[in-house]
Formats: sequence, structure tokens, C-alpha cells
Amino acid sequence: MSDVTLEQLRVQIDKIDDQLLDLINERGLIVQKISDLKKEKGVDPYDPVRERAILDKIAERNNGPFDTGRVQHIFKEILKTALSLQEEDRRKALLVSRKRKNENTVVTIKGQRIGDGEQRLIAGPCSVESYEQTASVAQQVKNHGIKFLRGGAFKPRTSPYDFQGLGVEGLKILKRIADEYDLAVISEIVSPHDIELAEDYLDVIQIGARNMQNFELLKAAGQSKKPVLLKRGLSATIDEFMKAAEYILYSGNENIILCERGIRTFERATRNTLDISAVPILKQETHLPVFVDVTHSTGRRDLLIPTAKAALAIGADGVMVEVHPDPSIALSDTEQQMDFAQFDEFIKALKPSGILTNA
Ligand SMILES: [Mn+2]
Repeated sequence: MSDVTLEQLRVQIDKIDDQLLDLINERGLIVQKISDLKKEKGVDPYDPVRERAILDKIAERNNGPFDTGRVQHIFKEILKTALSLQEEDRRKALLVSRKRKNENTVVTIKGQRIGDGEQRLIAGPCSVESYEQTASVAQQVKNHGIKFLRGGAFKPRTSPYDFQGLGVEGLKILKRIADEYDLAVISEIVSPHDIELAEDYLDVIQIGARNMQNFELLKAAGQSKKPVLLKRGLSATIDEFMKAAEYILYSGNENIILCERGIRTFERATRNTLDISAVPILKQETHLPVFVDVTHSTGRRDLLIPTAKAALAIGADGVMVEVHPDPSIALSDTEQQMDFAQFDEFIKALKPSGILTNA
């Protein structure tokens, strides 16, 4: 007899759960409509005053048996769930997201493609120090069939007393070398005012880690016709990284290469912590090509080969690495740049991993 009653009560509970589920979803749909209306008017969907009023009303109406604090807690969760729906909507709407564009973006630079499924290398000195120094690296890069040469002209340095780069003179050296060696050149630009200038000298504009959230610079790069290599900020979440790329795309430039370069953690064995799982996450979440800078993420020459192998194995579109004729006298990053013999070893070690060096 009591079993029958238990069964009946359970049927009642199931019915109520069904109703609760339907009501929560129905409520969510209405919240979405409200948020659409607010968006049209340019109002923030989150309204704390309204939320307070809802919770106060619940306190007034609550007749138990649950105490008011507990019931309010449940309703706060329902309110939060509705807000998360809007957040998901916003994320879905990001121009960089795969939900917006399913096929991979392929960036074409001087006839070379990045993001087409082949894995490529970008190599070059940390800083452009002179024509001779950069040309000697360009020769090595070319010998290995690599098409992309990097080199810093404007160097955002931690200390104002460190080498700040050759500036425009460095860009001119890169342009001359690009022509002489038929390479595509990549260099960092740090000021929105220099974007136009860079177009005359560079094939790819780099936005560095320290400038990932320099929104005026991102907008200026977005108005450029040149592809942009955007590095992840040293303390940036993947979400912040994607939104930084969104600034560039939103401003009109779809030719973006994302570059994971390590993030700051408590670990001091490496200069930064290479967030290797960021690569497949970015590949899933966005349609943009993803590179891994093994030099700055590790800050250690002995880790360049294994981390580059990991990057290629996990599906990166390419690897970025620094090479210098004599790293011990380099004006920046002496600890992690490779000399030419080490560069040969690096290429040899990576070839079986499928890196494309002579396309
Ligand atoms: Mn460097």
C-alpha cells in the first residue's frame, strides 16, 4: 500500500520537475527577447536594480517551507543562467569564432599560405642589429627553404635601459633583405601611428604580447591591408586573446595569425609557461591560423626542439623561433636564440614532424 503512495508521489515530483524545466527555459527565451530589445536601444542587458527587485519580491512572497535565503539562492542561479545564455550569444557572434565561419582562414603572404594545413616556420633574429647580421640570418633561413623572416625593429623592453631597436632604420633593413632574398618579413609595430609606415616595409605586422590589449593599435592594424601576427599577452586568458583578435577583424582585417607565446605562472624553470593546450582550443574556437613561439615561451635554448615538436603534434599551423649569428653577443634574448649550427639541428629534428621548409 505504502509503495503505491510512494510511486504516486514520485509521479507528482516528475510532473513538477517537467514544469520547472519548461518554465526555466521559457523564462530564458523571454530574457533573450528582453536583451535583444535592450541591444537595439544600446542598453547593457545586465540590470542589477531589476535583479534586486526580483529577489525582494521573492522574499515577500515566500511562505516556506524553505527559508528565504535558500529560495533566493535558487533564483539567483536561475538569473545567472539566463545571463550566461546572453554571454554565449555574444561569443557565438564573435567574428573570429568558428560558429561564425566554419572554414579555416588561410592567410596568403607573398604567395605563401599560412593556415592551409601545412605547418610552417618563421625564423629570424630577436632584433635587427645591422644589415650584415640580419642578412646572414636571412641566408640561413633561405638555405633551409623557409620563406618567413622575423626581426625586431621596435623593441618593447622591460627596462628602458635595454636596447630599444633600430626603429625605422630596422624596417628599411628588413625591406632590403626581403627584396634581395625573396623572403616575407615580419616585425613588431608598437604605435598606431607607425602602421601606415610599416605597410611600406613589411609583409606581416606583428603585435607583441605587451600590446595585445593596446586597443588603438589593434584597430589601426585592423584598418591595414597587411596580415597581422597577434601574440597572446603574458597574462591574457584565451577569451581575452580572442577578443583582441576580434578588434582587428571587426576593424576590417581578416588576415590574422594567432601566436601562443607562453603565459606568466608561478613556474620559474621556464621564462613563461607554454600553454600548449591553447593551440587546439584556439583551433576549435576560431577559424584563424595558430602559431607557437617556442623562443619566448621557454626562454631556453635546450627546450626549443621538444616544444616545437609538441606544437606541431598538437596541430599548430607553424612555429616561430629566433636565430642569431652569435647569440652570446646579441643585443637582446641572448639566452634563447640559436646559432646557425643549432638552427641546422633544429630543422633536422623537426623535419620528420612534417614541418614544411622548402615549399
Ligand atoms: Mn626575442
